[in-house]
Amino acid sequence: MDLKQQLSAVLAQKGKTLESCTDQDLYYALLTVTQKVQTGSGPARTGRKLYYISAEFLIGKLLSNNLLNLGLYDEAKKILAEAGHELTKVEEYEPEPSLGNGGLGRLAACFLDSIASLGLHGDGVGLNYHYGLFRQVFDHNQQREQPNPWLEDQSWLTDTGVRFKVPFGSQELESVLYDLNIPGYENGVVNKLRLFDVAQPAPAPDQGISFDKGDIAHCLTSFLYPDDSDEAGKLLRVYQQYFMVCSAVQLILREAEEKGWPIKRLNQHAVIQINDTHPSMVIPELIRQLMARKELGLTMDEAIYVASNVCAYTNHTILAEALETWPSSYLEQVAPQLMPIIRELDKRAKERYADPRVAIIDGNDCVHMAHMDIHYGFSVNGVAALHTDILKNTELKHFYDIYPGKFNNKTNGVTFRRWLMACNPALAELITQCIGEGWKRNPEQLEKLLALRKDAQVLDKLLEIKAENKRRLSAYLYQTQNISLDPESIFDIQVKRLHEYKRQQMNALYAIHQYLRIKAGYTPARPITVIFGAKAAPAYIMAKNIIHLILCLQKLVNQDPEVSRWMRIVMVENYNVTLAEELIPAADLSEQISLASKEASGTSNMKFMANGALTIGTLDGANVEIADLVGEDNIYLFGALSDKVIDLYARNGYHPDQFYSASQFIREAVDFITGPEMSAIGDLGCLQALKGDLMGKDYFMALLDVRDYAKVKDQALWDYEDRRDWSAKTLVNIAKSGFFSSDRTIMEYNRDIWHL
Ligand code: 26Q
Repeated sequence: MDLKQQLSAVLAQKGKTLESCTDQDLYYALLTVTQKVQTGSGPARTGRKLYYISAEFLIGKLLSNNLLNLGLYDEAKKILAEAGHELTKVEEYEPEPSLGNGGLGRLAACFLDSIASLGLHGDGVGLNYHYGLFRQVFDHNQQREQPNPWLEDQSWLTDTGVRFKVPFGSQELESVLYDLNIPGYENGVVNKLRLFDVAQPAPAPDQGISFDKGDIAHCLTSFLYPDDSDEAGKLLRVYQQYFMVCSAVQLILREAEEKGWPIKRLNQHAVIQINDTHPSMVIPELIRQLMARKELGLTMDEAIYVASNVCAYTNHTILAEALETWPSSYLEQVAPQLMPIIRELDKRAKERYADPRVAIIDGNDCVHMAHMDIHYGFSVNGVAALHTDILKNTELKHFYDIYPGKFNNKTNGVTFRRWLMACNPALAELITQCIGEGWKRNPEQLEKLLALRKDAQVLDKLLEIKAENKRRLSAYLYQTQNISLDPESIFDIQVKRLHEYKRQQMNALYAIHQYLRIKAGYTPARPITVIFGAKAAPAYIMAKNIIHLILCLQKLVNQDPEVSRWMRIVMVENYNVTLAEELIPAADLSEQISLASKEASGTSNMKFMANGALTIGTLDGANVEIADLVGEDNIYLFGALSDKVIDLYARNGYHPDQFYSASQFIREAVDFITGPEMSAIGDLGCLQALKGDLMGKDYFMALLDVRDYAKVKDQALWDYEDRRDWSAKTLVNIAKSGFFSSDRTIMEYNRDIWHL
């Protein structure tokens, strides 16, 4: 049966036809048919298998993605169109899961797509959070959190029937395994994302996202990283982590048995990639379960040997506060059977290395998860060249001195199937017209576009596509959020988690500066629209204050007819993967303005680049590699370099008050935060806290870089007016973006670490 016949058959069971059914009927019919196609058996799988274990998989909607990879996308679109439907409308009925915070979770999702598309044998392993991270709503210019229920009776998940027992100190729980198919791109391969759940999940809370954090049996998989500002929240995180790794190890050992892998040589058959420290307990848990199988007769030495040759660790952050350390009493309470193993691992590490800086358990009896990973994993990688260098030379120097061979870099990437082919079909089509189809399987072929950098027709076509994407975004935001944009203005976009180090507050200071200039009669060459999208962690007060600042500015600016002709500020509500797919193809300027040394890599920078936005950024994370590739003329760089920043921290050499006193620009912008215009709109307490922090502490040095930032941004806005020249710069960015394909990243992981 072809696709049309299959769809018709499914709809007929409900007494409907392709013509008479609703878009919602069509969504479920497509889901059913796609699921069926995916169960077709792929090529036989031999060799080593990868388990990519992660607390987050920010997968986004799956219908289009799966149709595309199965080679059914064009056909489905055509069938729907013939029956008077539109695929984009049908997709609106797919709920978006929010099983991740941001970059780390989205990276895991891109990796699964690439692993399957390269025909490699590897599954993701994680947790099935019922209400995800949270759905963000704005109320009185503040963020509020709501549950984001995404599971339906019919969804991409299937119950495998597999159940495991997870022993906690207080009780034993059952874990339930759900699978979700991950099809490769037109290669017949289907890998899996395996998500564990509790047997009797709690219903959504009535109000907001607060729930009984002590009710582990029912609430363990309610939310991703619930508020961990209190002890119950922290303990719940440890329960989640142990539930995940204990189930994962049982799954892996079960598969080993099924496949007849000799357990003593498990490392020849399986590799576990630990995505940041959230799954780190997988190391002692694997050792524990290996030793618990008495029939194997493994000694401790042998069990440690196996685990150490199976597990590899990826570090995603250099922020000290994000490096997980747990009081051993927490681990004792959650999984008492694990602590003796961790103490043994610590003892052995201490026997070899007396330096207390590399201890697993510190003087306060706290367990450093990353230290365990480094001592007992066979590989440690950073996620961009600069980040890996900082790990080696500064943050993890003492470990690098001991284990130089374990450290390696794997610069992040993104899947061009979702982040170019699916989200920007017009650009994909133009590229294909210019250089043929080859780039779809090998994005490095995008370099062929460089030959066209002086081709006026191509440059104008690029401008047209961008203009159309901006109109589409404007219509979308008007329909979904009642936001009205001027598509003729410059779209300047910063979308990412809200964090002080990412410096959304510095972008806001520029907006204030621009507001004051317009008020003073100095209008820019063309209107600008500053777009933000960001969720703040529920307990992160300063991040919430920054959201409040931006929302108040949005109100002030947009309701002022004199200013809104020249500048608008927009913060989209509930930024997620779906919104990213609308925003990124419409961007002119990509804001990548973290304090140098703080952003491990960034991945939206890569997506923007591939979609023809120019980056304004610091030399941080993967921006460094972007700048190397495109050259200084095709990127807007500013700000202090990472060496200087690291030095400033080392000698406590940064004093924001000095910058405040010395610069009128900074004084005016900072004072404006609590001035009469803003206090008429916002909560003065929040605004004062923000201003006080900028002047007194400014830990991420916004005032250090803001003037250089404003200067370079003014230059970018000016350069935009030479439309052909701007278009040529965007072409160079697209042409050079192929390096940031996650297929390249995964090939490197496989070549250097996994050997699948
Ligand atoms: C840790 C302890 C306690 C509570 C929460 C956490 C926690 C939760 C989430 C720590 C880190 C995360 C997520 C980190 C993350 O998303 N990092 C990003 O990873 C991307 C992929 O490598 C990089 O591109 C980004 O630079 C990095 O910020």
